[in-house]
Order: sequence, then C-alpha cells, then structure tokens
Amino acid sequence: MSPIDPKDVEVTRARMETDDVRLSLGGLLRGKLALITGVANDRSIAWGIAEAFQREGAELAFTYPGESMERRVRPIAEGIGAKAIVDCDVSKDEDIARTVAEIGKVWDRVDVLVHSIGFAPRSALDGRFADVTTRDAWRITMDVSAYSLIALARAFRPMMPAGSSIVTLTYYGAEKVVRNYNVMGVAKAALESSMRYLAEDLGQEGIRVNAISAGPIKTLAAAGIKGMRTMLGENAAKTPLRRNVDQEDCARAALYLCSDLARNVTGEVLHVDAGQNILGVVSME
Ligand code: NAD
Ligand code: 0WE
Repeated sequence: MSPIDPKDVEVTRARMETDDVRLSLGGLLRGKLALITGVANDRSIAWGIAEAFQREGAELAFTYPGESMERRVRPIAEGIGAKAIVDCDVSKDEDIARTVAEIGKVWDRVDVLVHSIGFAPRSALDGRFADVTTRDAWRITMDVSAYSLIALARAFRPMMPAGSSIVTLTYYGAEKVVRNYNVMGVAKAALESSMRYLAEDLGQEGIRVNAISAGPIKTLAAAGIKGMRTMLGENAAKTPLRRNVDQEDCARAALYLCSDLARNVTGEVLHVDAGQNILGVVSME
C-alpha cells in the first residue's frame, strides 16, 4: 500500500485506498455465539456488525420489533445463515423473556450481545427541548433507548459465560448538547451510565460491557432527521480525519470490543467518530 499523498486528500471527504475493504482477520470470533439486536435493514449499524462477526466465524441470531420489521429483517438474516430470528420489542418484558426462551432452544449460551436500539417519538427530535420533551416522550425514549440495555443484560446474564461481552451504540449528544438530538441525548447519557454500572455489576461473572460512540451515519434512524445531509457534509469537513464514519468502522470497533483483543476492557466508551469529540472551536478557514 502506497503512502497517502496529502495533495490527493480532499478537504471535505478524505477517501483512503482502504475505505471499501472489509476487514478479515481469519476467525477472531470463531465459534462465538452472537445475538444481534437493532437490524432494520442492510444500512443498520447492527447489520455492519453482524457481517463482520460472520466473517470472523461467529454464529448469529437476530431480534426485530414486531411484524412490520420482520418483513425487512428475516430475508437478510436468513441470507447470512441466522440460527434464530426472534420478535422482540424491548419495551415489553414478555418479549424479552420469550427471546431468552427462543434463543435457549438453539444455543446453550450467548457469548456476545449487541444492543443497537434507539428510539424517540419523532416530535421530540425537532424543536425547543423544553417544549417538545413531554412526559410521554421522556418515558418512551428512556425505556426503549436506555432501560432496554439493563433489561437485556439481566435476561441474558444466566446464559453468558465468563469472557462474554455486551456492546451498545451511543452518540456524542450524550456528552454535549447537539441541537435537536434533545431527549435522545438525555437517554444516551443514561445509556452510557447504565453501561458503566452494568460493567461493574457483571464484571464479577467475567462479562464485559462497553459502548461505541459513533459519528453520524446515514441509516434508517438518521434518515428521519431534518438537516442530516447538511450535518454529514459539515461533519466530514470538520473532523480531524476530514471524513465521516460508516458501519464498517463501527463493526471493526465491535470486533475489538467483543473479542479477546479487549479481554481486560470494560465500562469503556470507545469513540468511532473520526476524532470529532476532541474538538473545541473549529474555524472553517
Ligand atoms: P437503525 O434504524 O438501523 O437501527 C435502530 C434500531 O432500533 C432499528 O433496528 C429498530 O428496529 C430498533 N428499535 C427501535 N425501537 C425498538 C424497540 N421498541 N424494540 C426493539 N428494537 C427497536 O439505525 P442505526 O443508526 O443503525 O441505529 C442503531 C443504534 O446506533 C441506535 O442506538 C442509535 O442511536 C445509534 N447511533 C446511531 C448513529 C447514526 O448516526 N446513525 C450514531 C451514533 C449512534
Ligand atoms: O441516535 C440517533 C438517531 C435516533 C433516533 C432517530 C429517530 C428518527 C425517526 C431515534 N428516534 C427516532 N424516531 C423517529 O421517529 N442518531 C445518533 C442519529 C441522529 O439523530 C439526530 C442527530 C443524529 C446524529 C437528531 C438530531 C440531531 C442529530
């Protein structure tokens, strides 16, 4: 691979020769059983993670919330050889209990649990925070986006052996105000804190719990956001690496966190954001 000539690097969207390469390390997760939540379609961050885990030799199972999502998820999950595909709306305790039972029919353990779920009522993601953050919006957002990590961890803990791990997806809006991210930012702060408390609690069983803080990526969840295109363009121009991140970047971080490469890493928020979070004031000169 030749070194990168600075003249060839575009200011707004630095591309690298290695950009489209899907990493294959030859069995980093060989024989591991991975349960993946949060696949909506083939642009989902969870799907990028699933493909990478598959390449590295993991067996996969998927969850989706409700029949309307089943039509999107089942075909691609079957195509990748999923061992189970289970209906699990994480806001329902009975769905989570049934998911444990269903997974228990095909696997005697779960080595990796990927939590890639976030939801806020649309009306709460646009407008003045004080006005749009209703009690209902708060309750739903916190329940689906933060509490669900705790609920899933509790439900699957009995099936998770020492050396297993849980990874969740978070966003910078947990740490600093990102306009319009609103109650999702509050929920991501709760999610990150819950991740740390779980890491401490489940550490005694040898279960690691970590988070990936991803930069903005065009997925189904992001497609519904006003001004996302502008945000992605500006982001690519401003980040230290002058680029956006993608699903494969998150997948590589997940491979690290969920493999023995990170055997002594827990309670960590790993930023996969082309360096965005280190920035203070950015001059656009
Ligand atoms: P996505 O729309 O593909 O995934 C979101 C998933 O959440 C969907 O699969 C959806 O089915 C699931 N979900 C929503 N409500 C649910 C419920 N009640 N029960 C079970 N599942 C439910 O979008 P994505 O961008 O891949 O999002 C995945 C995660 O990554 C989310 O936690 C999101 O906040 C986070 N994240 C996204 C970005 C981004 O810019 N796209 C950046 C950082 C973090
Ligand atoms: O976590 C997210 C998106 C989460 C999300 C998206 C939607 C859209 C459709 C949660 N709930 C919903 N509900 C819907 O009805 N991201 C990190 C992507 C994102 O969302 C933003 C962002 C970024 C980045 C919202 C405002 C500002 C920036």
